[in-house]
Amino acid sequence: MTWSPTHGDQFEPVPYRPARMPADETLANAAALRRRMDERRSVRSFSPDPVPEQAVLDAIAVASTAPSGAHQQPWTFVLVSDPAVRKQIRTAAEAEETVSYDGRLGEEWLTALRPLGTDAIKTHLTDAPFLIVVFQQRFYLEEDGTTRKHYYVDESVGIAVGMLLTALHVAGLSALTHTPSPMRFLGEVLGRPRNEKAFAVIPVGYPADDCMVPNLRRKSLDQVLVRV
Ligand code: IYR
Repeated sequence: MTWSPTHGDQFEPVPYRPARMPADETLANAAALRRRMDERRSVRSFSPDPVPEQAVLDAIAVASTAPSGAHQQPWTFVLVSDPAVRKQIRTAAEAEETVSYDGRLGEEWLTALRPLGTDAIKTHLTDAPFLIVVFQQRFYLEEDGTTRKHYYVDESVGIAVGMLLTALHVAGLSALTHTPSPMRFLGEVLGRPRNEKAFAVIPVGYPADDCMVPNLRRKSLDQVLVRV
């Protein structure tokens, strides 16, 4: 069951024969998921209520099924529940975000964010029962210090995070893709090795009873689809 990365070893081809799903079932599943995913919203205001930990672990396992460059799975998910560590992360994130919102982002960026109403106060970092801190493994680091290149790291981790957000939502949990910037403090607070770079912080939980979200609309399929 457990597999560790090896380098240059051949994977033996094995048959892949998933049962062909009847077309009506395919259509029903696709339409149901489309409706379900259109209900997903980024949540910034969380209830402190606990969530079933196994559901979060399952979602992380789903994320780790993502395709990755050379199947190197260049990701680490740090699951933070310790309130003291969440507080430490919030304090550090708010210090950086205050500088950002006070001008570091620049006028164009601040104008783009204004409709969303975000600010430097990050209550989600201490209110949500879990934070999933996602790290990219920029390269592979052996215990003896040997390094090997990883490929398509941004793409691979981005896909994995998309699958994580989907899995959490389908499980009935809410999340936020939070990117405090710069994120270097996350590796320091969490004691991550030098090959890892923080990619996003994902608070997970239930929305607060008084949670509000911006009344945003999504592009229609026509607006995002080009058929050739
Ligand atoms: N990282 C900041 C700012 C921010 C940037 C974008 I682009 C957003 O879509 C939302 C926020 C923050 O987390 O507030």
